Amino acid sequence: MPLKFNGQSEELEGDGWSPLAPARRSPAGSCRSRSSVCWIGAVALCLGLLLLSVILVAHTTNKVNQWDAKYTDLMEQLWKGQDGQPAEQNMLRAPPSNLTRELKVMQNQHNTLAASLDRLQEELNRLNVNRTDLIQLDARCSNMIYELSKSKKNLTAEQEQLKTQFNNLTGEMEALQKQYDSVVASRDQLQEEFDRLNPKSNVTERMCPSSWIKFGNKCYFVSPSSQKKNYANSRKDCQSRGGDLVKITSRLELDFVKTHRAIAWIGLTRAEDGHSWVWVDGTTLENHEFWQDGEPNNADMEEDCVEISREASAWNDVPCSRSFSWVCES
Ligand code: MAN
Ligand code: CA
Repeated sequence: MPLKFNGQSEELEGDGWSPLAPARRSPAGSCRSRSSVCWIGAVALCLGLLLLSVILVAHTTNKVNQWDAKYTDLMEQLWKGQDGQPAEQNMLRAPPSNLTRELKVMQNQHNTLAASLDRLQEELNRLNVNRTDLIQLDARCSNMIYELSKSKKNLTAEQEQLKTQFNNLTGEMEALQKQYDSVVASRDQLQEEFDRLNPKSNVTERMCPSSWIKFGNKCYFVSPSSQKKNYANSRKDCQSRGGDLVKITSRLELDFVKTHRAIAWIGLTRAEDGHSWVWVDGTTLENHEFWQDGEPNNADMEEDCVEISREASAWNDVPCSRSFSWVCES
C-alpha cells in the first residue's frame, strides 16, 4: 500500500527502505506534523523488529540447548564408555603402551608387596605363637624362681639352726672332754696318792676289765683283728671303753703292743705347729727314739697320725684316714 510522507507518495517496499529513511529524507518535525499514520507505521516497525528478535532468540536458545545436550551426551560417553563401565576402566583395557608398561610395573610391585605382606603375616603369626609360648614359659620360670627362693630361705634358716646346734654340741663336747681328762688325771693322782699312803699297795694287783690285758700297771685293749678303723673312730672306741689310745713310753711297752698287733694306731698325732707331736693326754712327745728310720717323713704332706710300723717295732706317720687296728690303754 503506498504511504504518503510530506505530500509525496512513496512505496514502503522496495530497495533501500529503512526505518530511518524518512528522517533522512525529511526532518522529524514534518512526520509529527503529519497524522497518526506516521506513529502507527513506527509502532508496526517496532513490533516487527521485536518479533524478529523473539524469533532470533528462540532459534538461538534452541541451538544452544541442542549443543548442550550433545555436550552432555559426549561427556557421558566419555565417562561411561561403550559398555557402561567407567572410562578409566576402558582406558585400562586398552591403554596406551607407556601406560601398559607402567601398569605392568605397578602390577609387579603390587604382587611383590602382596607376597611380602603374606610372608609378614606368616611371620607375625609365628611370632605370636612364640610370644605366647614365651609368656607361658616366663610365668612358669617366675613361679619356679619364687618357689626356689622360698626353699632357699627355708634351707638357709635350717642351715643357720644346724650351724648353731653344731657349735653348741662342739662346745659341749669340748667341755666334756676337758672334764673327762681332768677326771682321769684326778683318778691317776688319787691312785698314786693311795699307793704312796698304802704300804700294801705295791703288792696289790691292779684288776683289768674282762677283754682287757694287764701289762705292768696298765690295762690294754687290743681291737679285734677283724675290725679296722680310721684314727678318729679308733680313738672314739677307746674313749667309749673308758680309756684312750695307747701312750707308749718305753721300749718294753712298744714291744708289748707290737706282739699283739703288727700294725695299730697309737695315741700320737702331729701338733698344730706341724712339726712337734702330741699325745692324747695333751703332753708333747719328748722321746723320739722309737721312730722307724727315715720317719716321720710326712709323705705326700698328709701324714698327721702315728701307727706301729708294719716293718719294725717302731713308729711311722701315716694319713689319719687310713683304717688300722688300734690299741687302747687305761
Ligand atoms: C711307706 C713309707 C712311709 C709312709 C707309707 C705310707 O711305707 O713311705 O713313710 O708313711 O709308705 O703308706
Ligand atoms: Ca711315714
